[in-house]
Amino acid sequence: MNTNFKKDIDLGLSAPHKTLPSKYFYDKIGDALFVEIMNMPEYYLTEAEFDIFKNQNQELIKALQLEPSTFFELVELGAGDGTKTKQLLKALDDQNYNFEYVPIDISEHALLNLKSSVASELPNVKIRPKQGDYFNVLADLKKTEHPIIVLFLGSNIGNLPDSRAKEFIHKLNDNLKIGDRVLLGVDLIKSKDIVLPAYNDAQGITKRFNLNLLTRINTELGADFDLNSFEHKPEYTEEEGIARSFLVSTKNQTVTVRSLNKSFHFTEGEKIHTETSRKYNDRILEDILGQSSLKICDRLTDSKQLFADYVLEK
Ligand code: AVI
Repeated sequence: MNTNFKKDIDLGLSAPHKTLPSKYFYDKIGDALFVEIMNMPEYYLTEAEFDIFKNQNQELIKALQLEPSTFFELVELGAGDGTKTKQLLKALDDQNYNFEYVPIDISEHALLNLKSSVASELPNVKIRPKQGDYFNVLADLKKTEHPIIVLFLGSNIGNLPDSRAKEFIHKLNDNLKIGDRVLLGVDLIKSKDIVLPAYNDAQGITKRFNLNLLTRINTELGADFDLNSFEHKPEYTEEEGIARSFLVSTKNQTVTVRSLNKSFHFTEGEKIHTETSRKYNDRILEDILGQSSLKICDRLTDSKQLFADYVLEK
């Protein structure tokens, strides 16, 4: 059993404001639910970023200041199935750019699928998948002499609280050389009428995605969460620009986690914070970049202005 999982669940449920880390959403069931989320009509993020990659790949190539004759590495953090990236790879390949695609993911399975789909759809593209934690793999980048372009798409940075996003940017900055670039995909701050349904869809897929975390704790740590006694309730205000998901206890109840030898009490209406999904604008991104030497040099948005891919340069 994963000892970090056990420790993190204990810490989160023992805190005065109970919380569970969203990174634990992604077991096999969670991965499948997330694919369903990305295909839901309410979850505008996927389509919006795809729109940029499909319809503005020339602008993207220009904004990234890529040159056909200079070899570069395109490194993607958390590559997943690479749907959006393949649009860019195709445009680069069609124009004979000299590059290698290095997708990094924690999931061996995702990388194998990506490798075989790139090999069959874009046989000329050189692909060198790397399995592992971003930062262990990023540490190797500094040693290369050619330019590196890091892709961090899908609003993944939005799942980090601002303090952790700053840490992430500083570590990334430390692992890049002068002139290297980053393409950072972020969801833009917008009205709650658009954001809230994306995290509370009519079919209840996002609710199942959140409750799956309790199922994981039940199965992996021998807990007795009653899934019918928790409601899924996201919150968002446009002023703050942060969507937060909560599981709310519908009654006073005690949950026992056998492998921790502990019980946790929940009062009626008590919330467990399960996820932060921060939305961005220029000012917030500049604050996150802070004193790092990464600077915003361009920004592309989709046709509906919902999502932005920022080009940062060191
Ligand atoms: C992966 N991440 C960017 C998603 C988001 O929008 O925060 C995860 C997600 N959670 C609920 N729906 C989607």
